[in-house]
Amino acid sequence: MARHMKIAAAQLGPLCLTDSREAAVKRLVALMREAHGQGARFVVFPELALSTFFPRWWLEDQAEVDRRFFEAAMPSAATQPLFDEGKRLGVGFYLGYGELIAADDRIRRFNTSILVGPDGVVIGKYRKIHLPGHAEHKPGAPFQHLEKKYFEVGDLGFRVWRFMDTITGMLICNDRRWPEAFRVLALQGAEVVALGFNTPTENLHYPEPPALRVHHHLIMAQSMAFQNAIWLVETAKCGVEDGFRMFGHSLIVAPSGEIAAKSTTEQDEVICFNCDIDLAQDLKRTMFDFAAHRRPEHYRLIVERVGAEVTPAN
Ligand code: CDV
Repeated sequence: MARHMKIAAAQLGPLCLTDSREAAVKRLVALMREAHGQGARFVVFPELALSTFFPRWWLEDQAEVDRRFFEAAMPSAATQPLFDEGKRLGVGFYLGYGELIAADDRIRRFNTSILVGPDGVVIGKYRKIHLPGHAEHKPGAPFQHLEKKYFEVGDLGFRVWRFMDTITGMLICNDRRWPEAFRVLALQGAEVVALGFNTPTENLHYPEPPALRVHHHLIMAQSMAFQNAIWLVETAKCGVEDGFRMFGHSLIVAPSGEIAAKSTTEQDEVICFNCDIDLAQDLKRTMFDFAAHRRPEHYRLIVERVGAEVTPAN
């Protein structure tokens, strides 16, 4: 019998600089209840879901940044209610947050997500590998994108976990633009990939129509899901945060590449779909039978070279 799991993307509308993590957790708990009411057993929350998207701000007081935007413990007193509610409802979840660890006499900071089982236990952790933006202050820019200042590149690799009778992997935001990330998960048998994002409506680097940015978001999600034969759940934090807009369009995409569910607002909103986890079996044993058709001996450049280099014509 085919395995089914109702999965929800629990989109968050704006969180402002003055919003506390307690206020964020309250909204996450309400979204989790709503998702559960719709029958969801797994809920995907956004990237950095406990605060405003703080990398848009150049902030010099690192101690204050750590206190307001990073979690030294997970769960903590502030986030425990979400874990308690998940356990009470029997709902597993993905949560993105700023992680602070003290290791070998130094503080390390990551843009992190965790996978929490329906028993409230953390079973997996991912630290964002593709960090977009810049580390230096750009005073002339309309806003900053300082992920390279606030976070280290993730050190846990791309992993999957046996989770609620599926094989589930995690990614975070900008990772969704890199086919390599998805393929590494698919090569470990991923059936579901959960991803939270915060994507500004405006392009920091050059003028770009907002609709085109959404178009890219949609075509990437559809192609990554199809080419890797996975269910892909992408959840936004969106809306206008202190005057800076981020788009919604949270998605659940089937292994066929079809959008099964999509949010329609830029506010707190739950979308839910009863995912047939075995839907990809036909693809996985034919078109995307990796063992039969992949030719890694011709893919070496992918791991040997980082930036593009023009090879002299033969
Ligand atoms: N949070 C992100 O990683 N945002 C990037 C923006 C900067 C383009 C994204 O890929 O959506």
